[in-house]
Amino acid sequence: MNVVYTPAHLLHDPHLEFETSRLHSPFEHIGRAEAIRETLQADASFTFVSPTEWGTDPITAVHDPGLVRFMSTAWAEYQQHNPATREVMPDMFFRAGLRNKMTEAREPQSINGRLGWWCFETTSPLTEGTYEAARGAVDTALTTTQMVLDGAPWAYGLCRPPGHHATSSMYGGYCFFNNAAVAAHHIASSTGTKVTVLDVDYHHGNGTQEIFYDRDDVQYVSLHGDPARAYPYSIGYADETGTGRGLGNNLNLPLPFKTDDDHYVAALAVACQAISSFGPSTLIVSLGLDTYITDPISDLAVTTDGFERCGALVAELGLPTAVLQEGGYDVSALGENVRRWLIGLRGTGG
Ligand code: SP5
Ligand code: ZN
Repeated sequence: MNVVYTPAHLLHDPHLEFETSRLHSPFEHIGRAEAIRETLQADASFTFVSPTEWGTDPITAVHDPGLVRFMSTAWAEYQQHNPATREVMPDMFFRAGLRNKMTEAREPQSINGRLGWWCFETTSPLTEGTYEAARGAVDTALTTTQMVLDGAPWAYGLCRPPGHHATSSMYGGYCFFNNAAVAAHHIASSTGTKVTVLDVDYHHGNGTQEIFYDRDDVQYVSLHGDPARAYPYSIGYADETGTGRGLGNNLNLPLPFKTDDDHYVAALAVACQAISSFGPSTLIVSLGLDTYITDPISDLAVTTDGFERCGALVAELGLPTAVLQEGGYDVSALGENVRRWLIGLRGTGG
């Protein structure tokens, strides 16, 4: 199986995260992707390939061009006003209630105001190379997807930073550009066929859901910790089923605390049934391994064996499948968990 990887992710290198009212070392760091790379490189059945460059057009097809412009200059612009700020994050967020009953809000002019306009939370600092890294993750997703469009039964994109929390016009949740959404739109627009994004990260992919919520050509199906207790808290409920032409094309399966392998696989079978009914040409998997039993920020109980069962169940759909990396924070097990999920997917097919 081909693995698409670029060292460009090393350019996004935060040392800090403000979470649970504490400033601490980040859960999302360069060691995650390097651990996955090392584990897959040690297995000769995986072949490493570098991504090609796709430019910004596929990104602005799903994101506000203003977000891409902002990301490309924000860190450097902030340094002009606040020298030697290694990690850059907002200290004020624009929220709709600030301008109730008034004219529509406009993007602020100052760099401080713009940070709080484009970012929605405090765990996703910009570092000097964040934009280059985020572009590399999108290139990785598109290169992986193109391999599948060109006839590969499956391919894996080692995307970092991850993407599924990035909405059409906001970044956050360790995500800057929505790699899976860019890839899914690329398939739909270049082939005129239907696509499903199956999101198995512990956290609901609020960005992917938002981007495709009113579309009839892209289905979003997600298994995740119930937002009643889990990030991103205000989205990911079972009654969110799509709108307009997209009505019926969004399926959320919120899961209880400590969901184990058998219950997780049963929920995944429900997801697969919905995917078969939708009838996509191609599948994108947003692969998060933060459902793992010892993940430090999550609370499900899936095991390494469970991940192989999940990959095998997805394989039964018989769809060309691009698997894109999202979360997963128990770094000691992350590489093996990815490897076993992919082994499940390819079965004995090599
Ligand atoms: C891609 C991805 O997996 N993003 C995850 C973003 C989650 N960010 C912060 C989660 C805050 C959770 N705090 C829970 C405390 C548990 N002790
Ligand atoms: Zn996650």
